[in-house]
Amino acid sequence: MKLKAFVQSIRETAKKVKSYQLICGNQSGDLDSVISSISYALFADIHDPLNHHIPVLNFYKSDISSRKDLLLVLSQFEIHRDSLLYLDDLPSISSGVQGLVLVDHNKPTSNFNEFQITGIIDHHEDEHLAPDANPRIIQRCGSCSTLVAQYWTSQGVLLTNELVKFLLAPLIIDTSCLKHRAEEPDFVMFKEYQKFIDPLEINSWFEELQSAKFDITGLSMHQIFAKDYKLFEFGVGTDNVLKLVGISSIVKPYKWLVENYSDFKDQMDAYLKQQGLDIFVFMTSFEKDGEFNRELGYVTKDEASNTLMRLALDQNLRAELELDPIDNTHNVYRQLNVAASRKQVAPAIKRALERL
Ligand SMILES: [Mn+2]
Repeated sequence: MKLKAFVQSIRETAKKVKSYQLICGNQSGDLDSVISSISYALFADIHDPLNHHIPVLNFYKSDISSRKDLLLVLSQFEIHRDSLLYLDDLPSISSGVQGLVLVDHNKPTSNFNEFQITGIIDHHEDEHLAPDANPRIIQRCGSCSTLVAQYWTSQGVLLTNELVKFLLAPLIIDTSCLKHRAEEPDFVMFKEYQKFIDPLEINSWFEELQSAKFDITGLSMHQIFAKDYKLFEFGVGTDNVLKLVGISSIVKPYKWLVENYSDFKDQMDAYLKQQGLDIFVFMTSFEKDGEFNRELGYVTKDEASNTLMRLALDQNLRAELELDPIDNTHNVYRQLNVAASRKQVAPAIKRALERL
């Protein structure tokens, strides 16, 4: 089945059919999550046409306009954003959900708590839920889409040119064309993909995606924070105090942010408040002079949370992430451990807080 036709059938199927598997990615709603969920559903439909598999995006429809890389991919495959399902649609489709398949995360976000987890394919730290899920694949990998493709091709589903181009998008964008953070499965699938698409086309696809991803001009600071955001609940010490920690990933350096948004610090505080957080962390990643850079900064709700973050930093966080202060007054650091993305930073903050 063609990708476009499949996506165009989603709404109709969700309305008509009495039971189906719901496939969802993580709440950051990045390309990896969106493409992993759509392709999982399509692969599953091809493999098992008697059952139905419906992807839903784990963010609200109004938030799609800030995701320019996703909009580029959709337009490339002539998929209209109105064809997709979003969190807004969840109440009207939830009665038919027979099971939930998590891709690109392995613990459901609160909106999905009521469903039974029937499958997991992910590349984040294992939270040990749903031991009987089938498939249950959690493996180190640059892109979750790689694991989705690997699983379904191992089940005998064939790749097509179109699917390969679709699957390549998160893989090449998250690994900078297999240069950073790529693992064995990524290289194996990439080799398969190369049988379908020539290197020149892969390169120009990468260039296009890259400029769409880094294009955040015209967005409000709030949209930039919300574009790639994850919420965590971390325990402190041995007592059961829980802290709400939000982490935004941003594709521009701190310097660019404060130059373009003079009220950046106030915007951080406003976002923290609006999300009801105790601690709000932003992480930047960007290339400069051919070098990959990361920064990390945070604001806290009150003095108590501020003290916790300070203690966590002194304990081991500063050493583990190799943090070097940029702006002492605003708690902003260069993160010299550039290998640690949010996938590693979130568990590191969790462990540091737990140890207090
Ligand atoms: Mn991912």
